[in-house]
Amino acid sequence: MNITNTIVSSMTIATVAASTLAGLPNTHTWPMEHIMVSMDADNALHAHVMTSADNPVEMLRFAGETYDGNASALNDQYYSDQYGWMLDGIVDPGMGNSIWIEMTTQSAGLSTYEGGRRMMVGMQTFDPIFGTAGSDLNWQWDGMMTHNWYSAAELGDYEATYRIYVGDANGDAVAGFTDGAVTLNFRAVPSPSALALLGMGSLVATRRKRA
Ligand SMILES: [Cu+2]
Repeated sequence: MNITNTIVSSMTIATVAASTLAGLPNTHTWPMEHIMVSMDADNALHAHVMTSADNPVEMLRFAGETYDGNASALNDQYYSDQYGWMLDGIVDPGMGNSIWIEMTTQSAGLSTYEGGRRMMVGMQTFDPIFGTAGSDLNWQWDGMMTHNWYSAAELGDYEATYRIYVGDANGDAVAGFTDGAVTLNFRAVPSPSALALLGMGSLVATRRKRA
């Protein structure tokens, strides 16, 4: 087997591996980026991310892939589930209450769908949330690590800002707690996998010319 054949074979294997996962969006393309939510001794909520407008989470498009059920909203979109909500330390909202996240402002063209734990993508609802498709602006978080799905149709920068508060079962704010806030930053970028394939294609072409 010469070098050209080896490269072609590995491309075939990569293609087969990708197609067996068709039906579910790609979740392990990105490392996890956690939104750490904590509550201080004065019952004030805080949230911390390592990202910024200059260091955003990237959203990628996987051209030609189609996803099942509600996840089909991600078809042909730039998307990512890199951000995950995560509790940092002891957060006690009180009996019957929970942490609610409410979208306060966001870029036009940014959509969000409910995710969950990354190991269980097949069990996620992909329901539109945070105002997407007319959904409620607030979303009840169960306190488990939750990686929601963000998407956009166009390349470019996006951001979303959230209020984090303690609410009752209906999402009404409970007195005695101070809200937190966090801004998430996104950049829809050309897919590196497409670029990598282009690179591999030109390598194969070069080898063939020499042969
Ligand atoms: Cu996570």
